Amino acid sequence: MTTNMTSALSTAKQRIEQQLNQYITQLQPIPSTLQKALNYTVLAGGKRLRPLLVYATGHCLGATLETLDPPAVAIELIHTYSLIHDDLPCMDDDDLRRGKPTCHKAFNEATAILVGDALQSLAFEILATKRHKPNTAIQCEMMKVLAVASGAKGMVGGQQLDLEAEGQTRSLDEVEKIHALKTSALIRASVRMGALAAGCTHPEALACLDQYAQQVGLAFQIQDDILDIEGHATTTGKPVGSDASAQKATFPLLTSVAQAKQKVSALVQSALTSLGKLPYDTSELAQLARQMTDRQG
Ligand code: GRG
Repeated sequence: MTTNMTSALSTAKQRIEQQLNQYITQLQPIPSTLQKALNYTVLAGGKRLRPLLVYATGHCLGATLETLDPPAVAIELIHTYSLIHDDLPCMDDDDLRRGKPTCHKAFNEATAILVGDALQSLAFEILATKRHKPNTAIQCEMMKVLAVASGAKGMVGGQQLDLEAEGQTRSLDEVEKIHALKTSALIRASVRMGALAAGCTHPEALACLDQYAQQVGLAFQIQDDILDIEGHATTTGKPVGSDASAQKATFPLLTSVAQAKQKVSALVQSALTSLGKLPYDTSELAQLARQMTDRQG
């Protein structure tokens, strides 16, 4: 992900690593096992795409890095919690994540559940915390956006549908709906929170940004499904072939890898067209769309 990154995106990547480190290590005193498991999971790498979307959106609308830090950290904590819970034996039962043993393998199942719970609470605590220049209305709106996107109407709802789809026949439309909830909801929330933090209220601009986020979100998930077929565990950091073994309904499994790749390209083109309608410098968002879908890991 760092190859060909613009200097603004490289700065944002360094910034999110430093911010996550600060928030996670400043929690003390907390039980030492929880602290170790939080360090292990949150500070373990990951592409940090959702925070980069927050920073890139906010930057193109004129927000400062300081204003964007809380939503950038909050979205990554919610994402990390979802990965930890998704890897549990009662869900996808995966042993490898970000190239390392999953949280429940490195610690135990109870700790993995509690780490996920703690990350979710911390995300909202960070958004609710009083700032140097407080804006309560924006903070409340960001909390609502994140709650809706990560809850039953968003990611959790999508995860439920995804688990129920295992071994069942599903149409492409149904698969697209699952992706929209499970994956795109957090991608959309990242862009929306970046815009909110920048104080953007222009309905047309918000609509174009949301179209971009929906298109990139679906393209990102289809690319993930392609990598589950033709990727390598060394670059993806997680097992390959697990969708087929779990009889999951994915785009490339329902159509073909070639058709799935065409769909990804078409979605990226539409996302770039959506950005083209905006009167701002959206080059960082355009670059992120390409990186999220050209990726091999
Ligand atoms: C358990 C509530 C709950 C939700 C789980 C995240 C998720 C929902 C499931 C994980 C499986 C999956 C394929 C989700 C789709 C989103 C996705 C591609 C996640 C991986 O995100 P990356 O590639 O991961 O950004 P890194 O490690 O780079 O942060």
